[in-house]
Order: sequence, then C-alpha cells, then structure tokens
Amino acid sequence: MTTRRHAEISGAGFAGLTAAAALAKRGWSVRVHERSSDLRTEGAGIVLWGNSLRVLDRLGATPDLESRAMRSPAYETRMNNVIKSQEDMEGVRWISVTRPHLYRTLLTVAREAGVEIVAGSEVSGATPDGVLTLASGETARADLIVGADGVNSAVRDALGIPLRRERSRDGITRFLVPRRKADLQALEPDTEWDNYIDFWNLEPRVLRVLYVPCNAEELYIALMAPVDDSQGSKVPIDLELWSSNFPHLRPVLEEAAQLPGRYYGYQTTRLDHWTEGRVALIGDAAHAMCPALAQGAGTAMQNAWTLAEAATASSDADMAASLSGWERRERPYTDRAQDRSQYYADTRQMAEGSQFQGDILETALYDPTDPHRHEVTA
Ligand code: FAD
Ligand code: 5PR
Repeated sequence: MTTRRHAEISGAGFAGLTAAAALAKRGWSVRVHERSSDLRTEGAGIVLWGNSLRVLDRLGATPDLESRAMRSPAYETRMNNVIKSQEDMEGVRWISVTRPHLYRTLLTVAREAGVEIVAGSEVSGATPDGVLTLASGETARADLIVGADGVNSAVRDALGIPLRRERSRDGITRFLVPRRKADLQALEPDTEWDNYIDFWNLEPRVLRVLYVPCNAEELYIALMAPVDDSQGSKVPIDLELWSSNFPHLRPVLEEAAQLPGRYYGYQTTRLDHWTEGRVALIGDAAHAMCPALAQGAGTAMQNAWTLAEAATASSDADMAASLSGWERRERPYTDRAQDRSQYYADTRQMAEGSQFQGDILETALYDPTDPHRHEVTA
C-alpha cells in the first residue's frame, strides 16, 4: 500500500480552495486552515476569463457556476457618458459572477473532493522542510505547504521572503446591488443594460464606475476615485457626487449608497521568489495586482492548478526542485499580467476604449491545463 501524500494549506480564499480541490482530485490528503470563523468571501463581483474557467472546467465546477453567471454581449467603454467603444470580445471566453456564488461553488468542489477545511484556524508560519505552525502553537508536518493566505501572508512573512510593494494613486469601492433594469431603462431606453460598461470621467475630476451585470438580478458596481480624493473615496458613498457625474446610473447608485462598503487602494506586490523548500506561495500572497485586467483571482486559480500538477509529478525527494521549476515556468505569465495591470492602473489608459486586443489578452487566453503549453513551436 502506498501512503497518500499530505498537503497543508494556509487560507481558504479562491487560491487556497482551488489548490486544495486540485490536489485532492490528484489523490492527496489535504487540510486547509482559514483564520476567519466563517467560510465566506468579502466583496461583490468578479470577472473570470478563459485561463481560470479552464481550471474550473477541470474541477467540474463550471456547470454550477455558469448556471448563475452572465456573459455580457459587449464590453463597452464610455467617456463623460458618451460611448467610445463596444467590444464584442469574439473568441474570448469570459463571464461575470458574484463572489459569493464563486466561493460557494469552490467550497462544494473542495469538500466533494475530500478536502478538510478548518475554520477559525490561524497559521503563524511554515518552514522550508515542511512544518506548518498554527497560532495555537500546534504544528503539522506535510509533504507540501501552500501559502494562500492573501496579501499579508503569514507564511510568506515567516519565511522572510523579500517583497516589493507599490501602491497606485487610485482605488475602488465595490457593491452588489439589484439590477433595477426598468428604472435604468426609464433613464436610457435604447439599451437592455446587459453590457459590461466601464464609465470614465477624467475631466473635471477623475471618477469611474464599472457596471457589471452578474446574472438576471444582481449587478456588481465598482466606484473608482483617487486615494487623495476624500469625497470620492468616502463610504458610504456620496450619492450626490456620484449621481451628478453619472446621471444615468442614479437608481443603482442609490442602492449602493445604502450599503457600508470599503474603499481599497490598488497595490502590486512582487516577491523575490515564490517557493522555498516544500513551501509554495500562490494568489495574493505571491502576486497581488491592480484589478485593471481582472486577473488577480484568475492568475491565483491558474497557479493553484499548475502547482498541484507539478507537486504531484514530483518525487518526494525532488519536491524543492520541482517547486522552483514550477515557478520558473509559470511565473512569467503572472509577472506580465501584473505589469500590464499596473501600467493600465497607473496610466488610466483603459479610458481610451478598444483595449482588449493583442498582448493584453495573453492571460485570458492562456490554458494552464494544456500539457503542451510550454512547448516551443518553430
Ligand atoms: P484572499 O482572497 O485574500 O484569501 C486569503 C484567505 O486567507 C482569506 O480567506 C483570509 O482570511 C485567509 N488568511 C489570511 N491570513 C491567514 C492566516 N494567517 N491563517 C489562516 N488563514 C489566513 N480578480 C479577478 O480575477 N477578477 C476580478 O474581477 C477582480 N476584481 C478585483 C477588484 C478589487 C477591488 C480587488 C482589490 C481585487 C480584485 N481581484 C479580481 C483580485 C482578487 O480579489 C484577488 O486576487 C483574489 O481574491 C486573491 O485570492 P487569494 O485566495 O490569493 O487571497
Ligand atoms: N475590472 C474589474 C474590476 O473589478 C476592476 C477593474 C477592472 C472586473 C476594479 O475592481 O480596472 O479597477 C479596474
């Protein structure tokens, strides 16, 4: 009889749950530690592209996910409330979903694969030889340790991995609100209000609203303002400020104004290295990024999947070398997604419209489940 290999994972976010499910489906015994006492996600909506959808396909999660998701007919960009572009994104797979729905889907997949998830269990660190330490003082030994504990990762900090953190000048407050389609159509009748719409105002003042339908009832709405704009970054939102700048959105802004909300400044973190011995970091613990390309969670899931593949293919004695080989092969895709997201956030260039072409689509079109993905074609 062979003994099953064991993985300990810090953090039950999108990265940790994806890694857990992927490892369990490959035969590993897996335990996930989540600091919060309840298993749920903060936040509103999320856009998923082909790279993460292919992983979710392989986990058997897409039928459930797509039963309550939206594929907008177009990605529309407006400047000062005038339409600049409507991109149909032909050939690009993408959907918008609510975060709670994605979270429940991943939890179900992980549990059905046999993953043990311990809520209210805080990790304090890990060692390269495979010992995880909990805040309670308890320790656990594993063949693989995954640090998926977010932008302030305890696993990363305990290993002392050097980190570069850059903050951008903008940030955003996100809400899930009712669609209020009839009220929106009363203000602007010639549309179904089903497009993903990126509303930009740069003059006289920088304010932006992302309008993202997630299903027939729910709308993800995100309000961007510079960090140093105290009125624009205030929560609850200043309804008069926002609806005077975006009059066609008043009904849904009224909904958002009733919710508490939290303003997040954009940031990018880059690590010297993602792995050390038997420990690998994924998701925001390794590579937090600006949301411009909507790939933070997408790259987290992509890297969770490829990590599970690399760790499973490795012999026990070679684990450290296999993990660094995984980083060497996979990391460049994420580095480029981070660089492009930061560039877009810093230049506010998405305001120009017609952005989803060429290199910008690299991450969305990447297939982390393709066994031939690293073969060089002559
Ligand atoms: P987290 O979601 O942060 O999960 C980490 C988990 O670990 C949490 O549950 C936390 O409680 C737990 N934890 C932390 N410390 C410990 C500890 N010591 N012990 C145990 N548990 C611990 N991405 C997209 O792909 N598409 C989008 O449209 C998109 N929009 C975004 C909009 C905004 C405004 C922002 C800020 C981000 C957006 N992202 C988007 C990025 C995405 O939200 C993150 O990249 C993603 O959620 C990261 O997942 P994660 O699992 O790595 O980290
Ligand atoms: N796209 C999405 C998003 O949520 C944000 C951005 C782009 C889906 C902000 O949260 O550019 O800020 C962005």
